Amino acid sequence: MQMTMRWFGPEQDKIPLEYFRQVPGVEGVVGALYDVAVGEVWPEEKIAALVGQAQAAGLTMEVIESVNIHDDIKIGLPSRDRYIANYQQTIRHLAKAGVKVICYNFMPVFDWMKTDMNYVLPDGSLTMAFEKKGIDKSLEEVVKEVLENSNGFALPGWEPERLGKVQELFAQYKDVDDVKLRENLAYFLKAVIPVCEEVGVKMAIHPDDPPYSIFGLPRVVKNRDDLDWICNAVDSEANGITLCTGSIAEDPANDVYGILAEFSRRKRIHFAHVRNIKIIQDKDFYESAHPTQYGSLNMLKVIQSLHDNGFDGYIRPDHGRFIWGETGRPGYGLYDRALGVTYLLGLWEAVSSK
Ligand code: DNO
Ligand code: MN
Repeated sequence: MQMTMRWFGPEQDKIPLEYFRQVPGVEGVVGALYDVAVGEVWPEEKIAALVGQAQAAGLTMEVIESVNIHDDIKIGLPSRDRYIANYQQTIRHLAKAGVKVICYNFMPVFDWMKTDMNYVLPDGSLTMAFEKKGIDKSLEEVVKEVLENSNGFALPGWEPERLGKVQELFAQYKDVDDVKLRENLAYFLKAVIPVCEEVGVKMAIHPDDPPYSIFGLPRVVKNRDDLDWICNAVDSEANGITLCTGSIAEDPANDVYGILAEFSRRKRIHFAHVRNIKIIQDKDFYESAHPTQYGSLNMLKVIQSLHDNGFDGYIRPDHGRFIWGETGRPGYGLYDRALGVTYLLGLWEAVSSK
């Protein structure tokens, strides 16, 4: 197991790398290039510079989150082959720099969705929340709100240029249902997994957030059966999962602990995002502090399910709240994530010294 934290790079992240190094038990940072357009090849020199920065600060960068997938691949347009070839090339370049795991998602149009990025908790800390009433509005309004409430940060997967044309994007997906999206995912995996096997990299798909359809969009990474289907679509250890406990738990019907146990046993969880959420009612929730008592997940059981089933991948706390006056990129302050690290490592130590 290797404990990591996500770092948004020298330009976009105001937290210096040295600070991550000072969090006890953190060995690496999870990074990405943010100045390469989705679908284009990540240049070798840029990757080397990024990884080199982490290493110079005494940290590894063996996980990339995310190499995003061009919409044409998800829609299944003829142009997808060019973007897939680019993706293969990016995989090769990342492998050369020592990267071991690539996190990605297969959500149409936009990445994760929250309806409130500054939800105030009783103790005065700020967190992110998703409430159904927040999406009972026009698509444009919802998109506008997310972009406006991101505290001035560009959110990955929420490129304003792309989402400025959100209706056009939706129109492109009009014939893509779950069956078609699944076919397109399989097409992509069949092309990239052999390259991963060749160069020693593992793909790790992130669950849909939230793990059910919103705005009528197809969704294929929602639950145990979807993950099983993905693992079987190309039966290789290189075809794996980023198990995000928060995302999976956003559908109360999902058995988070069972999923963690099964896919750890099957050696398909290469990266774990571990966070707690508190269900408010039905599927409305907010992202709580990490400890069990603040949310709806039993975090000891989460860590136990990973540990007892042979999990040996990278792990990171997921989003944190804003506490102690910190502000910045929603979900990615330093303080609460550092508390998360310490708590998760404490649980890990306890379950591994039994
Ligand atoms: C949010 C993250 C997601 C995640 C992508 C993975 O902060 O958990 O944006 O990075 O969905 O591709
Ligand atoms: Mn996650």
